[in-house]
Amino acid sequence: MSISSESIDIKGLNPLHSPDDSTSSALGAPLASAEHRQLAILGDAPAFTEALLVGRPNISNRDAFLTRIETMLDSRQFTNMGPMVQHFETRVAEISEQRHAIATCNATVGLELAVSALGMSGEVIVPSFTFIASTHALWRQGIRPIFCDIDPATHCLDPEKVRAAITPQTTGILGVSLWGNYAGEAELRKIADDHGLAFLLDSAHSFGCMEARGGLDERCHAEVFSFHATKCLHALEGGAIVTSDDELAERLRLMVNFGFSGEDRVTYLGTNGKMSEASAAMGLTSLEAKDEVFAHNRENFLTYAKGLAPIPGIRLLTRNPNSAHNFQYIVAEVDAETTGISRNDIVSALRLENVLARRYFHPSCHRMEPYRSLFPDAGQVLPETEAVSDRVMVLPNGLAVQPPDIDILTSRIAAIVARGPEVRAALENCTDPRLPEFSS
Ligand code: T4K
Repeated sequence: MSISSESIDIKGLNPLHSPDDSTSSALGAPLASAEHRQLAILGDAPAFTEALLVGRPNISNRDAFLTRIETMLDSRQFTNMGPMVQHFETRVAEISEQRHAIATCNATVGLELAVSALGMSGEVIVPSFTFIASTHALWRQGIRPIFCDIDPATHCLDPEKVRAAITPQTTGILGVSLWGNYAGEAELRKIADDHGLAFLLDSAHSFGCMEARGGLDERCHAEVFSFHATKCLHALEGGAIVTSDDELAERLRLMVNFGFSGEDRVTYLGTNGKMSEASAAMGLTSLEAKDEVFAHNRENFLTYAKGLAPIPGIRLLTRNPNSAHNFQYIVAEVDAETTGISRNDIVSALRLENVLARRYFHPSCHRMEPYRSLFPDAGQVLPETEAVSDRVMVLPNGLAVQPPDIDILTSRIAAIVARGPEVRAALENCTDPRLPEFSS
């Protein structure tokens, strides 16, 4: 079962209340209490003195990292597939249950390499509701991105719409397992096989999301993870391509190092996509903390689920709490008709609480340059993308965020919704420079 389609049983935690019921807080306590109605936008003290960020990097074991850096300095092997990069690749392949992992300097270059190694050209089908890197990885290689709509329940490509988007120029499908959600891959692989297409998965968000991903080597040709600093397990900057295709892996190993297959022999068009030893030192240290980080994120996720459940019009993208998942992204959708206040206004009001929620991914790729100018009509076939992109906000998570912080944060969101008209009026007159550009 897809993780995104499974709901957490939150019945009994808190009763739902109606949109006009301003007597309950997110935590079920009476909102009549002054504490639960406090809002910085209305003149109260902010909820947090230090900013709560979506992407604050985790530092798991500083000493282990520094020891590895000392080892690296002593060895004078700083890059070019040194021992730490090799160890990192072995661990990534083991954890993701693939035969091969090729470490890269970041996931964007990993995607570019995989797109090229898989022989994609002409047109490739890709979602627009993703980080811009997915699309750039195609266009920078002269491939036309064919933006395809998503399933609003999973935020991943809708296989039926993919089928309809195939033309004689199509050479591949670039799916995205957004937020660690694996959904529809088996169907997408079948479509790819039926039409002789390459199927690559951008899994920048999904390292460690194993249960939902099972048997992926049969479901796509290659998959790319990100180990950027903002990911729950990171290598400062980094990425990895995994595959169980021996021949593809061999090609990628050459391509990541300029195409060199000997001291002075180049076999493929390659690039410098290598991961450094310093990155691998952090990557290995991060991987050692996997269970601790995932457990922390899971507890935070459950705390969010409990705190957001009673707020009318706020829906948390749920996942099976018992699946092997990194629980990194806390994705909430705002139904403005029910809340009476828009996603943008909620995100703006949270900035004054020192909470930097993000509007991932707004605008979606087809509304950003150069795609917006190149393909001005792309939005016509993307109604779900446009609607979801207007609703989503991503909330802070990671080792720097604790469950009591989340209790406070969700009660502030409850107060923003309960006091929507006041908040809106205050935002209209507010000139605080901390407000985002999009604030009205
Ligand atoms: N495909 C998908 C689906 C992706 O989401 C991504 C990246 C990629 C491909 C490409 O992967 P990489 O090539 O990056 O490996 C961030 C990340 O930079 C990006 O990696 C990530 N997705 C994306 C979802 O988020 P920004 O520009 O929105 O976030 P940024 O850099 O403003 O950081 C977020 C917050 O974290 C900020 O409030 C500041 C804080 N932060 C960030 C960094 C880097 C820190 O406190 N310390 C730091 O060192 O893109």
